Amino acid sequence: MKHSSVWTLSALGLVIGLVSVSVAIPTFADGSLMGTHTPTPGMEMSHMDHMATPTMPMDGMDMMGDSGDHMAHGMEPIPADGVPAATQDKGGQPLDFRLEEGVKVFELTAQPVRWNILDDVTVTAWTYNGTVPGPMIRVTEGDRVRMVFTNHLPEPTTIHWHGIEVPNAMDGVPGVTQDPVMPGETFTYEFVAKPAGSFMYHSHFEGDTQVSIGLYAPFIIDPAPPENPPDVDVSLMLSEWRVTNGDTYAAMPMMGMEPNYFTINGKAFPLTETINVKVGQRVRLRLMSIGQFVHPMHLHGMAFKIVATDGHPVPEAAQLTKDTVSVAPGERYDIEFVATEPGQWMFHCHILHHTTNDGADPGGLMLVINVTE
Ligand SMILES: [Cu+2]
Repeated sequence: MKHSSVWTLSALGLVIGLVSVSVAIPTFADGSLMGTHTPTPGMEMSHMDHMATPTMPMDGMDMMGDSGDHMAHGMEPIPADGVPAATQDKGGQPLDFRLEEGVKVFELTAQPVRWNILDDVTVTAWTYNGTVPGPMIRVTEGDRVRMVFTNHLPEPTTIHWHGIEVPNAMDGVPGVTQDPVMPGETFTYEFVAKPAGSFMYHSHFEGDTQVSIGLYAPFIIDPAPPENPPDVDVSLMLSEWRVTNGDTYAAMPMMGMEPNYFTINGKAFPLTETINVKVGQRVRLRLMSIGQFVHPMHLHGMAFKIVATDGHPVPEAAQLTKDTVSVAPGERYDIEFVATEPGQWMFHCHILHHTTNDGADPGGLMLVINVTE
């Protein structure tokens, strides 16, 4: 049994390897067409050198070995040696910017940290600016934004601006729209933020590994002219982790790699944040699934309306009234409700394995909405 599963995973890896090579080589674009790409002396690698790296041995069996190959990460623990403890405890917080001739300039750094998803469970996370999720970028529709991005990971990476209408060269797809940003390099993304809505940014390099272990964050574009804002406005990013014997693995829907921990904004219940609301207040929850699993999110005690899907407003007459909404990988749903009844109301995933911590209930994708007079 064990042998056959190893063989299956290896064969799958070979197929993935061949597909990525066949996509990458014919479409490799000239880096000079992209944004500014600043190699660190001594760090530069040619395209072909880099793209040759993921080539699988023809028998595909080396996937299980410690070959140092990126593609092998799915089955190996994320290296934890020398990874520092996180110095901040809360992810998804608004990122400060500086104004340079009307451009909002943000600094982002990809870096590994040890991150607590529970008081006694720490994962090795790859993060933007040291938190899971990374910092929230929040701007107004029509703002010109510049992201000065530095890669301090041990592997190449890129950033994709999920759902935002960026120029093609800023789309962050390695081997298609840009060179991968190599360890130690800086790459600058610049675009006009549009349309308004709930978006995300995340790695597009080896996404099954890099996104699963934390390279994601919310990107909110507020409408211009401004809307009538809700009283409470919270973004909730849903994801999964696999932790065994203290090692972190990239969780994925694949035999032997299934998650055993589930997080909202990088924390599992009971460490998830409590959302405090007064009776009569209008609450908007921006649900964002950034992991690899579907999560039917259920609210106790109150129905909600789906006011936006994937960032785009739903016309009032078409807004469904629901108490459960399934959020598939990559999707966003903005839901709104007015808090009518005081109490501690649960909001949780209804795949009930997803409300456990390594099998212990309650845990995972749950939080409390605390409604007071
Ligand atoms: Cu779920």
